Amino acid sequence: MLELKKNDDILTVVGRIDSLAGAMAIIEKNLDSANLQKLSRIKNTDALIKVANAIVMCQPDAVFIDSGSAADVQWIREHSLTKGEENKLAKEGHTIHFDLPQDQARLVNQTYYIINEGEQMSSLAKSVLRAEALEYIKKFMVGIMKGKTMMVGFFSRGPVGAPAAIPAIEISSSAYVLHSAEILYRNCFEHFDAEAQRTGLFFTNVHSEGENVTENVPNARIFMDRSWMTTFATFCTYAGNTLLLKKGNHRFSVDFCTYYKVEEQLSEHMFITGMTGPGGRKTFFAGAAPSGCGKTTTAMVGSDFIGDDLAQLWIAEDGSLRAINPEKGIFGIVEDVNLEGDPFLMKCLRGHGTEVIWSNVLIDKDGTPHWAGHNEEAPKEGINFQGEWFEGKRDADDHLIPMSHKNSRCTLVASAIDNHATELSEDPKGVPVKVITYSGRDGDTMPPVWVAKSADEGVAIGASIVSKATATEVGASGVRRQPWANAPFIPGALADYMEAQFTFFNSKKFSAAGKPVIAGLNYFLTHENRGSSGKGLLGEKKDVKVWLGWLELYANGNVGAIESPIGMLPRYNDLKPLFDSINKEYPKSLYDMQFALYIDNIVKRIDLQTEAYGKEGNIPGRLFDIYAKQKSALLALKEKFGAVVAIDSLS
Ligand code: SPV
Ligand code: MN
Repeated sequence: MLELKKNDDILTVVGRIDSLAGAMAIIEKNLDSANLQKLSRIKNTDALIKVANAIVMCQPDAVFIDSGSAADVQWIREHSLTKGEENKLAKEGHTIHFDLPQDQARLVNQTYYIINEGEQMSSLAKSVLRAEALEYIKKFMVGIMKGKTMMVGFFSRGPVGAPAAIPAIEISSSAYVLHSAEILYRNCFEHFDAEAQRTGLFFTNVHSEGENVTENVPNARIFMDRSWMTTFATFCTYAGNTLLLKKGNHRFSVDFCTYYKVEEQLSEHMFITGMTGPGGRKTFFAGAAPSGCGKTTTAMVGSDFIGDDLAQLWIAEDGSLRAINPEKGIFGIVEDVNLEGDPFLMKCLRGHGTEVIWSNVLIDKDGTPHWAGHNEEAPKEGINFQGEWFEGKRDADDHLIPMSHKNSRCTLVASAIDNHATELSEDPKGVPVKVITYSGRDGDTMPPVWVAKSADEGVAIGASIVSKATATEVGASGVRRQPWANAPFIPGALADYMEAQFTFFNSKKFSAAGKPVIAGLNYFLTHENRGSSGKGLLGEKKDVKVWLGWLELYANGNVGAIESPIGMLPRYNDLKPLFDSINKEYPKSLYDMQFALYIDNIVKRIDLQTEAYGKEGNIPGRLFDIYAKQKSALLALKEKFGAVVAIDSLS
């Protein structure tokens, strides 16, 4: 359950402003005439009360209203340089921001949902009771902006007017956070009131880095108040912890869809991209993958790239599935980004003059950023996320310090990327999505691509994602279940989210042509796990184009497929021309390795999921029905062909 506006709004409890008159008195006292003039555009009472309470709580020396004008954005850039949150690099428009060494990724163990007594949460999430959160906020956030300027920006998570777009306020003393917000989100200052009215809600985010010192990081908290759709973040700067327009508000959006938009909308951790098929037709994909599993790369493979991290999906009046990107920029991992795999992104990073905020990479003496896997000559020394660095430098635990942090990132507008479909991205009608994909880092079990035979089986693919831990979360390790690649962002019970997925994808509102193809993708199979004498990954980054290309043909009815218990598998003869088109040899022997069914591995995976979901309350029975059906069909195959079933035995 999610009950909005339940119990007290912590901001109001601390700031004690609950009327427009009270809010205006505080605002008039704390803003200079220029900023007061700007804020006079905003008439939404709740929004003004939120801003006033944040001022009372944080006690900044000054308040800056970011109207989104060129002058205001320039002020923010300069403020960030003055404060030392960013420094200029050699290339015009490029800056470097370092997060503290302890704050290089999402601080999952310090991230909590604020809940009311008796509320049921996701088994994968941490929660804190409202009263406890209030104590923390009183202790650490009162006066946290003394000596600083509070910046307030008004953004839209999506093109203004889109059915699934929701407005949000970002309040922070960090100019880096506001600067990033300006790159990643659409400033909707002029439309804020109308959008808040249209959608009936807005999100609020309050952050301060405080003194920004290592000693304070243990006290850092990322709190998300589900009932009031308000976030609080302290003593950290990493954007995943502080720019809560991104994952903080994504969580609220997931919550909102799960409990208030059933059969209407979904909020997913998905890229959106278009592929050009025969005759120039465009087919749009939305695909989920856990953080750090190639989502950005996959997105950019398309001819019409829309977004690399988040998607808001809905069923339109005409029965089609539609998607918008709540963002307009990329906060992308740079490790292993190089000319071969990511030519368009590299052009922005090394070539023409788009603005880039780099974070946590190595800066050489000439002010040029470097990162692991860039396939260029690398310097032997420089400054990185832990200070001065030289090749061979070790940390206190005697571990070699890498040149760049594994989660170092680049922040830039998506429209700077050559294959970005900028106009379509801004269309409030969204793009029509025909293919949904789910993928993880799976070295030994699932084939590179398979298609669900029904909507229910598609939901089961999403529920069954697994992945090795990545550097995007502090302290994560091992192979983990990653339901829909969205689990870190699902506040409520997983069972409720799953039920909403079943309802959505089985909806009668879809037209026959509007029902998406739902597929699994896996780029991480290795030779070692396929009985080959070779080493390492069975595929390459560039193969992604083939898997998406095949799905494009399949979704449009141009190719058939081979039926198997886990879903439909591609035919060699349909893949071969797609590999030809990327100038790559594709021997039948490789296909045979990739698509052979390793029954024991798959059954083990099904057992793992069945057991794990069995411990979770209220999981829809149809999930277990699908697992049971697939398992018995797999075991029947094993009976007939042995533990490794060649793809040719199925066709
Ligand atoms: C991710 O880790 O999934 C990201 C970056 O997209 S963060 O903002 O940290 O969530
Ligand atoms: Mn992400």
